[in-house]
Amino acid sequence: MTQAVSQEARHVGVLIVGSGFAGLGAAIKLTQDGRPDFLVIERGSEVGGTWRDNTYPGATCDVPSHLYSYSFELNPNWSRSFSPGWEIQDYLRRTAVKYGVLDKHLFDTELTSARWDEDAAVWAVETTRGPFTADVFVPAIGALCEPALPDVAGIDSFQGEIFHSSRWNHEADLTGKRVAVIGTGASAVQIVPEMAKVVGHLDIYQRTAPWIMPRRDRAYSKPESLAYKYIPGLQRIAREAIYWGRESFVLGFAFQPKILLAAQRIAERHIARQVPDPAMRAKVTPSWQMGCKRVLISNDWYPTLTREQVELVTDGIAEVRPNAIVTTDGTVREVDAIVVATGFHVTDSPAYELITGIGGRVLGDVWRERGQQAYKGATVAGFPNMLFVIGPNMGLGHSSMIYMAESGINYLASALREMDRHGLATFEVRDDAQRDYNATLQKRMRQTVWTTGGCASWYLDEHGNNTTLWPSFTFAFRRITRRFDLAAYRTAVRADRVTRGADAVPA
Ligand code: N01
Repeated sequence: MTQAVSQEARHVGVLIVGSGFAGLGAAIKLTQDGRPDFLVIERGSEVGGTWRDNTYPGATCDVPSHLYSYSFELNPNWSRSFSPGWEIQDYLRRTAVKYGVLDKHLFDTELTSARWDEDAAVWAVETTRGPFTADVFVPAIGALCEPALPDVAGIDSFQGEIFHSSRWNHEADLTGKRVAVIGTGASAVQIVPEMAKVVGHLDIYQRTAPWIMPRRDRAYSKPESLAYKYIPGLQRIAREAIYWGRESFVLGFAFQPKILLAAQRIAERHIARQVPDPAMRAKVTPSWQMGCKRVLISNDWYPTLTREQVELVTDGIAEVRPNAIVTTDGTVREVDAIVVATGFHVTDSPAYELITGIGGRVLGDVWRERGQQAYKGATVAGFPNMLFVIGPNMGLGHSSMIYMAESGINYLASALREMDRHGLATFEVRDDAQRDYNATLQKRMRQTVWTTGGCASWYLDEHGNNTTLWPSFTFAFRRITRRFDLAAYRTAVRADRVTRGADAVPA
């Protein structure tokens, strides 16, 4: 650290933090726009973000493959309708090479702080590989990357293997062992069926039962892949069909939750077909409306729960001992290993504590006070020249996040064009623009299933506001991020342009 501070800072036009779909996509876009003056710092040793990190058994995308890719880089060779994680990671690696952006990356480099220098009008960024300054700072850090561990008494005293789903320990041989999985979210429903095939005994600790739909998955045949490759437009048509099919779900999620009751019937029939025992059926049937939390898809979750060596535990966890988990009813279950599939720090990422804006205000503090808020998911009042690619209220429960990331990337690219056009040194979203934008979002949020559905979820922050999801159609978000709307920003013109009329920016 001391060494890093004493080094001279290297200056770049745009500094991107993170090389998942968002950061890598931004790097490609800047390259295509003829802006070579950027750098990506990435704490991992390769691109991929969540797809590099989540290597747990069974890791698979729950959004159809033909939609879950960049719009500019379709892949005719997906092996299945829902791709395995390793295949997506392969796609990202290939894409980074194809678009020639790897030499713009500094891998194994972690952000340690980013501070807006008001006098120099640049971001002063410290990393584990030395300091940087940047005109524009782009945190593309992802929302699902900082593991959230359960706050359970004694968990630190556990003597066996214990790891989070997104930090899978492949050295740990769980064959024939007694294993516990805590959590029954999107990660756990993929992990558990795979684990049950190899472990000796599996305890699954369920706090809230999820809604699970049948998984309509199949392998693509060779002729199909060839057709996607060689028939012009065919894959684009398939992608569009998936996109619009998924977009229709928004009507239920965001506008008229009653519509989702029809889907809930399908999930109820899924339980009825796969779970013969009424007591088990009661345990796995959620008490809240479908859609309130992420809707999961699986054909092997319920059958796994009925296997002899698997126990679904619905009593709360009271404590963890060096070799066991104790539930609130006093039962002690001995285990050799614990897999913690309890999700991520989404609205309270530790990364927000590293970012300091005007007047020394830390983003984490600002967002703790009033909730995670940005303007169009991108810019935050008090933090000039900073643009998230995927920021607050950009998450989706129904479709591909890549689409949202590409909208964020368009907005970034447009901001850089506007800076050039008007000779801007700085831009900062106006408080009133940010406030009005968020007031409208939260008003719309009231009618969504995430608010009315009767569940507690990570979509909501400590103030009870949904600051994670986009409450409308994704094409509506694409429309509002098409152009960087300078009227919503305070700007300052570069010194070399002031003589031509300061702040010469159209209102
Ligand atoms: O995490 P989660 P995840 N004691 O937060 C439980 C994406 N994803 O890693 O529901 C006991 O969904 C918690 O219980 P409850 C996707 O966006 C995508 O599974 O809060 N249990 C829940 O059951 C997803 O939404 C793919 O009552 C505790 C579970 O842990 C997001 O990642 C695949 C607990 C956490 O579920 C996160 O999914 C996988 C405690 N103290 C994930 N704390 C794709 O395919 C929490 N839980 C694209």
